[in-house]
Amino acid sequence: MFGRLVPCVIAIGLLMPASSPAADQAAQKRKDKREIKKLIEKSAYFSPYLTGTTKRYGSAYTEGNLPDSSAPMSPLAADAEATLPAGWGRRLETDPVRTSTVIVVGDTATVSTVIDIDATLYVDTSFDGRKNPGAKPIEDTVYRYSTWQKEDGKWHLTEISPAEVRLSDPGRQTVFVTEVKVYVNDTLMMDITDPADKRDVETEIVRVTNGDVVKVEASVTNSSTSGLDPLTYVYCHPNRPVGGRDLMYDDGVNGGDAVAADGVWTYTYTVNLQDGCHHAAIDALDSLCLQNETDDDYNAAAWGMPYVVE
Ligand SMILES: [Ca+2]
Ligand SMILES: [Ca+2]
Repeated sequence: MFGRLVPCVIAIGLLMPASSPAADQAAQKRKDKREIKKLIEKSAYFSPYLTGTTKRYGSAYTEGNLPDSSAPMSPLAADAEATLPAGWGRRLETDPVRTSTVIVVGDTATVSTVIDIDATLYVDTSFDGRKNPGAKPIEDTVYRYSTWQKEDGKWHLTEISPAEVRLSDPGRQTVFVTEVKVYVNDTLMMDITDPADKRDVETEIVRVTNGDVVKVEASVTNSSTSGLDPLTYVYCHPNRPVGGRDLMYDDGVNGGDAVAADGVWTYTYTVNLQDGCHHAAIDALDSLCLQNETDDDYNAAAWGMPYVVE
């Protein structure tokens, strides 16, 4: 009887799909990677683009800078003086696609996420009461780094870096954010010198409640040779992805700025937002790209700092 059974067992063994601890582990890693990528798609921490919008003309005219029909001409500017246009804004042209590289070691995953941005910069330099901007291309890349831990079979985000937005062609970039400090009610809560540095989500991401006063200081450099004054415009988008933008100041007077013309731009705002994750985005533009409507000269840099309203 055994003589008949043994070949049968061997035959069944040969028909079973190949399975080994190594193969199981590889399958589990693929499953882990899929799960983490799905979580990234849903997470507010991974908001794709923090200085753009899908609205018409990139919301160029909805942020307090409507074209003024009572001003028939552009403001007169000296040759080397930059002026803000009647309106400007960015619009995404395609849905951003995230590419996440996930490395799983045991119950820890490290992830780098890159998003290529295809967008348009709208600039309206005519103060003629009409919405008639020109368009110029934006090709940006967004970088963001995170750590995930698996607990009870589920993956959780444990560390996240700020988002860094750079020109996809580094040879064109002259504007750089080099440091951002975030104060809450006059206490320094975050000091970032490398946007790739990850922060603990529980203990290091800034948490605020409505009514808190947030001051953001951004150090910005610009090696542009345009000779314009100002050489750079720096904005804060305090509550992306839902809100507008405001100019930051380096005049020693406005926005809580401590020292004039020291390359540190400042903006102060009072939190009034829904609970959850928001981003304060620092958005520095070479002033030249806002002086004309159609030159292919977009040149900007941005860091997006996640923070939580609770
Ligand atoms: Ca106009
Ligand atoms: Ca300053």
